[in-house]
Amino acid sequence: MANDASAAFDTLSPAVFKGSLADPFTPPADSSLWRKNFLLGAATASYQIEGAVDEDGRLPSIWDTFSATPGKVLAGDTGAVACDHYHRWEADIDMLASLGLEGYRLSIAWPRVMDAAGRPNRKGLDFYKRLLNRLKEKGITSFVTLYHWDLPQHLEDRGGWLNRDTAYRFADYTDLMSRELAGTVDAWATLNEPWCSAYLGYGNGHHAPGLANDRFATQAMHHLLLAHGLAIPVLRGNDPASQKGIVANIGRGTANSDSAADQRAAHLFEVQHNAWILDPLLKGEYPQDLFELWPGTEPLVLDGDMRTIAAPLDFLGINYYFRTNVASDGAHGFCDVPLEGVERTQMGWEVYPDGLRDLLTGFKKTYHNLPPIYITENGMASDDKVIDGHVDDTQRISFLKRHLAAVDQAIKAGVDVRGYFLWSLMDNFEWAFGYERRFGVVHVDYSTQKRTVKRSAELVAKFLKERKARV
Ligand code: IFM
Repeated sequence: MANDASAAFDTLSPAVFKGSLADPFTPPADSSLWRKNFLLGAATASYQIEGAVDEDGRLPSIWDTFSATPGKVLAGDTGAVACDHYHRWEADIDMLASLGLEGYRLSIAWPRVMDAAGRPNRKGLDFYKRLLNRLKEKGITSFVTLYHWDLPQHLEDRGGWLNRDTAYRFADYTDLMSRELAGTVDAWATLNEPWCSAYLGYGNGHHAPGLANDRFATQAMHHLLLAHGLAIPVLRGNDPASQKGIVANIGRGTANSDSAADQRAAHLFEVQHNAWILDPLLKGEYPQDLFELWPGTEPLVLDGDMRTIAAPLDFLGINYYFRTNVASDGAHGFCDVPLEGVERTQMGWEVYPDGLRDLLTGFKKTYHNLPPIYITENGMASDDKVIDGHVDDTQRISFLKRHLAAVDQAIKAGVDVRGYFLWSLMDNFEWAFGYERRFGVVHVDYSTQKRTVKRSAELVAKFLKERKARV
């Protein structure tokens, strides 16, 4: 296998292809992307796009509280208005359809659909029903995430994910949603990126609810995974025809040197980012190395929990963005050693498509029961500007092309990858970075809410049109 995922397509730095090629996106003829059943879609999440945080009975979420706390989000931004998708959803779905995207991954705002006593909020439910019905009418495959970080604040007030009871409340919420929406959802994901909820939310405090303690992180993770495990049989009972899974963000860690200590550091990085979630889901146990990294942080696990967590999955959603180069910290952990001279995005994240391929092929070796995979998020932020009505997001075009080449290489190496969702359909509220970081393939002018399709989206649309036209 080539060392560089870009090798499958021509390697184009943004500077090389900018304006100089007719179509810098279309994959080569032998790419798996040409297979009509390889789903190509785009993703969003409720708090990042909906706005309307006080409307139709929606309750506050932990992100309303966190973003209203001075110093937590860049420029004091909040999701109060975001992309105003709650009011503009019809036009947004039309836009998605006009791009020929075949799948849409969205999330449901738990505080919009249930009151504090666990009763349904009809107005909130109707919003999602209308939206999902419209996707169905348009023939767009729907992937619905139940939890993309907007925990109802009233549950956080009772301990949030540190309280085991939250896992049972999540199962109740799943029961309501899957009874109400059965038949309109093609695939359910219980959680988006439990690593972020547990570690950024409870371990380092960069995300809501903003607590910082490693022991909290491992306990929150356990309750999140338990919530997932409790929800899977509920989904199977209420909506048997749909696929059920979970979405994990994964990180590639490479060693700064050949020294045993740095190699060990890279291993521990991947344990902390990947095995912490995937081992319980796919092996029914936590990786013991995690507790070498964070001594004394073993979560309280009750009898039967690990069996619940390891409930069989129909698919695994994988979100991939970048790699981290690490060295030993001289104790029992790792520290980042940023590489000089590498390509980075507006987030400062290194562009490293090989990491996606290498992780996917590695998982296939590690987990004999690895379910079919969807890349449920991949994309990059850039400081995109509308010039004469156009957004020429050349770095993103190159990024997408190279990452799709990496996916193709993983498929050719035997990994069962069935689809890919761009992150994101449109620019949106990028959590602690507010509105400054633009991940969309559609530009949003937040002062007018005008959407402008970026060149990357035009090229994806062109490819999808060509693929559809093939016999
Ligand atoms: O915007 C986020 C998304 O909500 C979860 N995955 C990573 C994206 C980019 O940071």
